[in-house]
Amino acid sequence: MEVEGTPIRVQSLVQDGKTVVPPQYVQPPETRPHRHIEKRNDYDAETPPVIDLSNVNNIHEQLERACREWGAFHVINHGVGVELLDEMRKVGRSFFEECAMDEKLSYSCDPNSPASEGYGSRMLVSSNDTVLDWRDYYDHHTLPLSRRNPSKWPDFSSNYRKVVAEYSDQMNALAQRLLCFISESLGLPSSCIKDFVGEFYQNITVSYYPPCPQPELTLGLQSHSDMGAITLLIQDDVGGLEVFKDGEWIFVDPLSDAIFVILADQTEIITNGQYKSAQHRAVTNSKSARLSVATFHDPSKMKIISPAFELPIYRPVLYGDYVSSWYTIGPEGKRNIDALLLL
Ligand SMILES: O=C(O)CCC(=O)C(=O)O
Repeated sequence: MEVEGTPIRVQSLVQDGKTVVPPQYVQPPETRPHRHIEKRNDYDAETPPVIDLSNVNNIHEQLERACREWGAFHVINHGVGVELLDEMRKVGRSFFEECAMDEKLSYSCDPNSPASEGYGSRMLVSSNDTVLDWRDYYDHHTLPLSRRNPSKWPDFSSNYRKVVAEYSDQMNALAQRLLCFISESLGLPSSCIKDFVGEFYQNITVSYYPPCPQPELTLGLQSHSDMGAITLLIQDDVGGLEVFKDGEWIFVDPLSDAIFVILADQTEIITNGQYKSAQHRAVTNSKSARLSVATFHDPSKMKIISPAFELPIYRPVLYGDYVSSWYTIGPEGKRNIDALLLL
């Protein structure tokens, strides 16, 4: 949700030639990413697993390990054409880099409504005191089809809307397939998690992180876990995504043909905490703009989500209430899911 006042796009700050980050973007010392900068050259650092979806032999074991230990992993040979991944990155980047600011602003999201569709800068901002993310974004509402209205998407490039619609369909199919494998990996019927989630509400967020004059003071996107069921993310080769594991922030290497899978909070609840939603954030850099495309698959706001196992450790939650709390108090790591713990 955007907060009151005239929204300032991060890209405009950079185009104004700022060499010092405005105070509202400066993170307190404890959330600054300095440890990341030291770790980047540590080639022994652990990295999220890469799972080959064409190798059906031990896929369940690999998934089980990745979901228990990381809540996030790359998939390769996932069935989505690499050309489509490249096209999606290309049209996403063209909006930010080829459209004039006035035209971009004509697509602005509604600053008073959480996760409204369009161009914005303050999605995870819960109050005027929240430190701002060094990011601009375009959020598209893509599924169910009753929510999909391509006339709300940019049309300056001839194939933008076609690429987004095709990308949405392919991500939907892959997310369904992954949730089946993930259910099976826990000994559940294939459709178990899918049935708990119900019809997907899918949003595609293209994030654009302009170069930042003081990357050691800022975050592109604050630490959070995603609120829905499963997120599929691609990034460009600049890199900046990190996941939190065993008390450390781990840099996620950009793999251009892979799709990065992030388990979200409702999957953690349904699996009764056996599989973890991944806490993640994006760091900035001073040299290159960075782009990522995150495709979120969420339940309907009317859906009640609860664990699929005996002895639940989470209480059931109406997904709409979960979303409201997420936007009201802000994500701050995993505090929203932690608030549902029964123990
Ligand atoms: O840019 C990234 O790599 C992270 C994006 C993300 O976490 C989000 O859009 O929620």
